[in-house]
Amino acid sequence: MSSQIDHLLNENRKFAPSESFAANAIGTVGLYEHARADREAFWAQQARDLHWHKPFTEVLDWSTPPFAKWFDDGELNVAYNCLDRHVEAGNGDRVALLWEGEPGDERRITYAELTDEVKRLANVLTGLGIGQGDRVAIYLPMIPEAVASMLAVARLGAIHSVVFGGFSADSLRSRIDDAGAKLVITADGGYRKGKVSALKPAVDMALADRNGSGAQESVEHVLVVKRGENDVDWTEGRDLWWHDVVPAASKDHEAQAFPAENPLFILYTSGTTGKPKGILHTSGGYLTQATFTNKVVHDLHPETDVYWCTADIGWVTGHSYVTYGPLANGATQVLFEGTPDSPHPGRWWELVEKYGVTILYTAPTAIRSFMKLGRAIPNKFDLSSLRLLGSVGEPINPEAWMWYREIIGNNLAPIVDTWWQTETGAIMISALPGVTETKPGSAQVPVPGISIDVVNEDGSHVGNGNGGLLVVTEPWPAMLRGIWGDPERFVETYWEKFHAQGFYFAGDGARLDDDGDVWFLGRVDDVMNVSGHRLSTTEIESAIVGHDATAEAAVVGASDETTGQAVVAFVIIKQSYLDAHTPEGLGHSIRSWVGEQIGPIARPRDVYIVNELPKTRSGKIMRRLLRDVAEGREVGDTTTLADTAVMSVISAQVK
Ligand code: 6R9
Repeated sequence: MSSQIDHLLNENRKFAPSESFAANAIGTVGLYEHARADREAFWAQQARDLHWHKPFTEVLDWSTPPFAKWFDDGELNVAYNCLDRHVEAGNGDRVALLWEGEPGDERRITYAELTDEVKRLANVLTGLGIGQGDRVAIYLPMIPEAVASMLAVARLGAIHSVVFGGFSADSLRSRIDDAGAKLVITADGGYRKGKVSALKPAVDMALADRNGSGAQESVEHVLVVKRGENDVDWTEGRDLWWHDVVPAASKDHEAQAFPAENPLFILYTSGTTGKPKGILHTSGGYLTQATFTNKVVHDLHPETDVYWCTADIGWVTGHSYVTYGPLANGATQVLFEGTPDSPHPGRWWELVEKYGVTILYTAPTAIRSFMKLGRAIPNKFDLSSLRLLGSVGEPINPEAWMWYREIIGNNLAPIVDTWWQTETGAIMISALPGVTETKPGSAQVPVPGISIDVVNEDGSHVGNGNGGLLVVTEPWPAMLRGIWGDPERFVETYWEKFHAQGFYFAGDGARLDDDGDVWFLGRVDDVMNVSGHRLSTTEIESAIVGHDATAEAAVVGASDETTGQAVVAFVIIKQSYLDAHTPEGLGHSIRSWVGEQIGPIARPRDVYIVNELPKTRSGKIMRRLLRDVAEGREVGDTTTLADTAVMSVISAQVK
């Protein structure tokens, strides 16, 4: 990666923590010192913040890498840690969930109430034959029952597999089959953009006619929450209404202890090729790191903060930073069923004002879409309660970072750009608010207790000022324990590349700046090669987003007779500029802007002005599909797109 261009590294704005923030910050320099002095003792101390039914005496067993065991002889109950212990400590009246449905209906649920609900549900699930190690698929909208379901499954030592409510019957079926789920928890439907979007029919379809699929039906029951009030088909004997069985069940349920390495969940993540991987996480280490990072990275003070992570529970961020981290910390959090722009484009900011949100954790894709609509919308709301902002999911371009800081954070709230993956389970790289001087666009430093490096293809350290591949060099508590049913693929995908060094290969390109801070450059598969120069998607996209007219951009490398690959850009223009300029003029202006900002080599050969980009449900741009368009091919598989119609619109615009 040595000939890569240094555009992002020209970004040199820095923001020191304010004294007042630092004075009350949970994160300290001492955490780094402790972790550096004795990493295992450091993690053991974090783990002891949880309640252990049986305390552990061993910290890490790394005798058969890459299969790690953390706190192996300890026993705990994950749900007890998220619920009962807060009630027993006298905090039962604290609100756990400030839920708002898309139509504007509200529910406030205290820790005592959520604990009761989870106990009742645990009794129902036991009655349905669910016990330790059984798999339960959860296919629900963002309603409190979704969180309760995850916790009830965890309480029984069973394993959940949450499937995003926007996924099709086919995706649901393959996930149910792969995990051999015994039970599906779903709803009749949920609200999306002003309408009820049905869920139960997809479950029915997934479980119907399996002729030819060869799979043995594993599902015995379907538990259905009434939410959308839409008509649903009913299979007697298999289907049960939640409201018939849960309220009637006993609210007495004692949490049993399970081994620290008892599996907690499987979450499927799509690779660029092949079938989705069922990433497996276990209990003690996962909960330790999710809880610790949620506390120090988000500076979470459970007595006073109102926390809001906008992620859906169908994504790993929803697992670690909606369900497990915040509830284990005893936080009060907003849970929102809807989308940012329904029924009006200020809906999120209205919620921040209404609930007095103090900590907001969201994705760059959302920030850029707000940028596109302009500052007038957030400016209409009182956002002064916000004191910390977080970002996750993609590299955040410096311009989006600055906009987030200025318009949403009122130039005061520190921003934490957090890098991690479904596989890492919890945050790995991020500033600590109140400690780290932040830099727009850089995820910066590993959190205390985490060891990473940026290395060359041969595994050697690249040194400051250079680019390479991001690796994790030591095992960490929340690391994936495998791929469900496929240990070989686990070893091959993540551990083979740097087998000699024993490093975990994350699949991301990254650079170290002169201070040794990490800048992410995008997935390694997305790197372009133009006339022998390796160019990162993130660098060029950041430059394009730095152009005044641009709201969002995606670039891909398309084959080119002279340069090998050429840069092709797909650009969303802010409304005010679209009205006042021609597409040709804008394209020309963006091309020369990139030339000035980075260098002629990075100047896009083509600039296509589009009104949307193809994204996954978690907001990641699917560049593979744009490459198909740029190279004039038929567009490939679009089933994991949030909106499958987007590609036909883009193809039409490009012609
Ligand atoms: C949590 C989550 C993981 C991939 C990861 C990387 C990208 C996530 C990022 C980031 C740069 C950040 N990614 N956070 N890139 N800066 N702050 O997103 O998990 O859905 O598994 O995606 O997302 O490419 O490898 P997951």
